[in-house]
Amino acid sequence: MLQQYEKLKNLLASAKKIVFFTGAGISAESGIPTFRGKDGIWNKMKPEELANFNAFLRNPEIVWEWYQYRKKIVHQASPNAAHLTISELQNYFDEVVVVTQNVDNFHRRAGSKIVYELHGNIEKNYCINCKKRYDDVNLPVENKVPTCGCGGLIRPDIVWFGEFLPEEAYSLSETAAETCDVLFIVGTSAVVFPAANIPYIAKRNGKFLIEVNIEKTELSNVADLSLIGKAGEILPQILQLVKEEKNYGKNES
Ligand code: BJW
Ligand code: ZN
Repeated sequence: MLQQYEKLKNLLASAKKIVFFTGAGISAESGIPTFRGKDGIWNKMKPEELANFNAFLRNPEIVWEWYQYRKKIVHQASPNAAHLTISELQNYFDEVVVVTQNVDNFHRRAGSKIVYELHGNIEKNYCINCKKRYDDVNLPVENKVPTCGCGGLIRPDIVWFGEFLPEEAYSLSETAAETCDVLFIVGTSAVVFPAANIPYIAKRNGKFLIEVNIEKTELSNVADLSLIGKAGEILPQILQLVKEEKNYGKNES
């Protein structure tokens, strides 16, 4: 552990490209519920009732209402210290890539420039028929479930179970995992595939993996360093370490 910590310090001093693979846990301290675990939303709601296309076709009103409710929570909340730290790290590395499973847009709101959203974005929508895209601001408002000019229902741009991930975002994420110096896994149970492949891709390519989570996960034994604690507390400590290591490097040379 101590040895791995030393390795992390050295890596942070020399790393040029770092990747953050994030999940619902990173937004928990902003008041956004996670999916699994004791306070997770899947404890109250069955995913198969809401988070798949057939559920939407069966009962578009309920699914639409559910996402309107979730949107409201997201809009009333703000990115927390963990999102802000990742954004600030852009000042210390050539490239900071965020690969997120989250749909809450918090990484962009925090100022991260390179964000690959693997499961969509709750502020975006598209027509199930002609695929025309609608941002929340230009949604037709006359119906409870908005419809497109072509007559098709408009759905949230979220990847439901059984659906393919956005191809470009996934392929850019794979490349990021293959080419980074360090990959952080933050606040995810890492049980949903193919998104959860990303850390394994980095591992196969010999990259250093650091996990930040309040508890052990499927990936804890795969990671080179597993840090147990809240993302909003641990990531600012990592930033502090980066600042020390980068300054130390400067004084040395
Ligand atoms: C903290 C913290 C703090 C808390 N600080 N940490 C069997 C085997 C393998 C695969 C499958 C299978 N059966 C089916 C599949 C495929 C399926 C899948 O993976 N299922 C598994 C669940 C078994 N995958 C799919 O269907 C995907 N598509 C696909 O495979 O396409 C190919 C295909 C096409 C056609 C036919 C067949 C196949 C699509 C997956 C889409 C997932 N979408 C969701 C929901 C969207 C709806 C919505 O938002 O309403 O995305 S699922 C949900 O899980 C959401 C999340 O992005 C995703 C990941 O969850 P995440 O982020 O990890 O959250 P949690 O709650 O699980 O974990 C939170 C973590 O944070 C915990 O560890 C806490 O400890 C921690 N934490 N507070 C740090 N403060
Ligand atoms: Zn349409």
